[in-house]
Amino acid sequence: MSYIEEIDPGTGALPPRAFFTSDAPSLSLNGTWDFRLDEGDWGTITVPGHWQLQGHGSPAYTNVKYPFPVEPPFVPSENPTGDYRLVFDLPENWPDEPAALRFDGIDSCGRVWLNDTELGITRGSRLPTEFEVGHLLRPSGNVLTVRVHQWSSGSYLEDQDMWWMSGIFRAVTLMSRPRGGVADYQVHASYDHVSGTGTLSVEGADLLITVPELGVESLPAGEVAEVPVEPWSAERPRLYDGFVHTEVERVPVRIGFRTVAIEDGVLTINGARVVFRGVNRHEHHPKFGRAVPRETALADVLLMKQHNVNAVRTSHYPPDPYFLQLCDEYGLWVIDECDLETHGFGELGWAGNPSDDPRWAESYVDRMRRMVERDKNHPSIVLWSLGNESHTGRNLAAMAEWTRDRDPSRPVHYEGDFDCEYVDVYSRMYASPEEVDHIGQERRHGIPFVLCEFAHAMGNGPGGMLEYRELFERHRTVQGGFIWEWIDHGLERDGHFAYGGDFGEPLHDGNFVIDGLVFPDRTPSPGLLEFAKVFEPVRITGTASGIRIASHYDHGSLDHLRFDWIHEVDGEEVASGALDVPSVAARQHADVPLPALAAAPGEGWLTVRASLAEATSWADAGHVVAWGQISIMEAAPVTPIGGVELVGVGDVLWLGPGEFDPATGLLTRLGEHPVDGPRLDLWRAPTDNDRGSDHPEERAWRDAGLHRLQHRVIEVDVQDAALVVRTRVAPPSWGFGMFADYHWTADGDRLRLRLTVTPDGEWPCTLPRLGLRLALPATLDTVEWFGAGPGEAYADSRQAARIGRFTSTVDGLQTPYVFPQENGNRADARWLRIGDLRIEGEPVFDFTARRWTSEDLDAARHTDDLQPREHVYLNLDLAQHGLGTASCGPGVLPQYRLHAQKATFSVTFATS
Ligand code: IPT
Repeated sequence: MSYIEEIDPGTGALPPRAFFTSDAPSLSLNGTWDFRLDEGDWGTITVPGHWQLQGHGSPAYTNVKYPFPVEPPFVPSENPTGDYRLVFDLPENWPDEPAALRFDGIDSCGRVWLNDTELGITRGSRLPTEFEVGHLLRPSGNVLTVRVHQWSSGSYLEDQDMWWMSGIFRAVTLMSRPRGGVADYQVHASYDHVSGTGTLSVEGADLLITVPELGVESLPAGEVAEVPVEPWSAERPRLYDGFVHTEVERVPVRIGFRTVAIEDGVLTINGARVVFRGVNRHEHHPKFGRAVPRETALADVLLMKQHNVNAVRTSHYPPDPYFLQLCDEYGLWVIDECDLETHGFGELGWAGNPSDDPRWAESYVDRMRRMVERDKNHPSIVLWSLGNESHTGRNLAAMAEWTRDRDPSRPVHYEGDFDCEYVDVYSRMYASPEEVDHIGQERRHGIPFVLCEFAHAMGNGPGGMLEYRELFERHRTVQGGFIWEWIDHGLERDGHFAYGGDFGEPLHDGNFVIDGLVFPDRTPSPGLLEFAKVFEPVRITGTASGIRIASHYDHGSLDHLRFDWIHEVDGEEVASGALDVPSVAARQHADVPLPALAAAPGEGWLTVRASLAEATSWADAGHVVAWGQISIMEAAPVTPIGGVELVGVGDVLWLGPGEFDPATGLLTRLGEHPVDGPRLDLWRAPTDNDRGSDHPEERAWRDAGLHRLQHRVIEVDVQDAALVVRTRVAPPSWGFGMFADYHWTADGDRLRLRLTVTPDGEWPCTLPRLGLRLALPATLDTVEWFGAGPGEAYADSRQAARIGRFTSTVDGLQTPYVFPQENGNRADARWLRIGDLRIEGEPVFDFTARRWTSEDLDAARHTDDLQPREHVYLNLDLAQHGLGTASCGPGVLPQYRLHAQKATFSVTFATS
């Protein structure tokens, strides 16, 4: 059997230790290497990187299934193999000392030689491996050769839901390791929140630690300093710079004092209960895959902080070490997760799963050891996670036991231990709000509860985040969760973002890899904006007599924020000012009076914002952290119009500004614009959540034929001052349908439509939408409305939309979901102006406007399949079905479902 298929954690490596840089010389070996695939011609490749993204072979995406026969530890004989070669010289004055060659990540198995001497075998793709090489180095012409295999026994442990991509995808570094230097170290820095004392010590042979700011000077290993400190938290990431040193080497360290504990079943940090407002983060870049550049990792952290994310689960492997440095510095709670997933065995009923097979025990524990040793000095890491979706078994229990023994300062997480036999935290994925409520009431298992995954952010959604937030606030042991997931793993290709199947993979899971809160290029999706609003750390609401400012911070006060207000009437600002808010401690609130507001006729809203008083490392001064809107005065009810007489001239009917076809009763012209009259519309291009596997809303809709409704004109009733068109709208081959009556009236230049729908027969499903669709000339392009905005909003994802006046264009209303689907709905419009056409609600309507039809959107597979037609298609809706998160998890909650029922809906059209 070849080494590729040995069940071992690799061979030849040095014992794992902390990731660090020091004042000892080191040499980055990143850059251009020689490369050939499968013994083809030599060319070059960039390290770090994946060969599939540099012209050799193709990426392939599967979620759960292994893309090869499951017969562990064997892998296909057709095993793409890349040979890497780098010739390098040592910098001048490179010391004659031991040296370590460190690989931060090789996917999946590497065999390494330096100057013709074999160093060993690496396994554990997202884990570091170091080899001792000092004795092999020469001043110039060193030849480093690495043979990398795409598949190895390790692949069975690396079945994460992501692209299969190979190569040396993280940094390669040569480090001088001086005799008498720092072999490894662990800084212990805990915090006593009662006394405000930090306890500092360092562990490691012959080490000293110095922290000038704390007056700690050459404290020897094993001795303890107790000093008053400011604690570290995700909210206030206070770090103390110091160094760990011996006589010959100095390692800069950044120390954060904090204590993680479980008290009475509640997870606390520095004595305070914490709530994770988290995301699952895969490492992804649309060009470089998992070889994420540093500035991209920083971009992630900044975006997270700016959108009120306070926690990250590093799904499902330890990230590039740089990301953890950023989490320490900018402040994010981290669940550091081991590089382990054997999900594909689930397809076999878990038969042969390595998790309970003693032959794999050492590989499991080795992976945990390499992660914990590498990352142990990060204050941001508050939980260790054993991995993901590997079912359960002895090897997982052994990992937990090893971890607790090695680092008792952090609890152990793993979702797959349903009975909580070897974990410290009860973790679930995609549990419904109802179940989470039960878990909280029962305090199930008596330990803290987290949702390691919830609210699947695939396509348009997730809907229903608000209901989870309420549970995180209702139950003390329900301590938040992590959205699945941070980023869409789309790969840039042919002018769009590619997903599973786009590379001709015989086995793939399509666009299931496109399920993030940010698009592949890291543009925030509406889901991220909704997250930022739902999970804002300050809640601003109206009370009977004023304004309540409630802090949902776990640690600091609100003193870093300033508050202001804006009074708008009918969407126009009439006054604004600063709002005085007294100091509010964590989890406390203050009630302040309303500012004095001038009485003004019209619909009045007071918007109160909390923004950063000063710039932070992650946002400018003035960045809005939270806001609330308080209704000051309601709009006056709309008086329906009428009175103008209907005029028939030849085969045309005129009613005010409207021209109708007397045969069909359809509106053909509005003022000077030709239109294709509003008709009842029930269809939307299904979202990924509509298409979801558990709650196949889409299938029910298509089975019912809602995508091909037919309209039968029953009667065109020409009255004196009204046109009444009675129709029945129904799908082919079924008996049920909907009567739709259009009742048109007009005054001088305004045309009013009252639509009445009445279901006929038994409706077998919910409705995607209920409203009107009309086609307008493409020249109607500018859009302005008074209603909810500026972004899209749906029944169960509408917290981020505020009431105001907004402008856009038809193109600007579109959300470019990587897999095209319903998007761009603007909610609760009081009025809309599109070009010179004005539409008024009674009192409100939702709308979408696009240059393609819902059917085009439904048929498209990539964004560039959508080509503008000759019209603008406008939907005016009474309602749409909610979004839910059925692409993985619960469907639309009952209160957001749209049922076929009798309804009336009125709008008025005017041209000017
Ligand atoms: C869950 C996985 O843990 C995660 O990696 C991802 O695949 C997610 O689903 C869906 O996108 S597992 C699933 C069986 C709930």
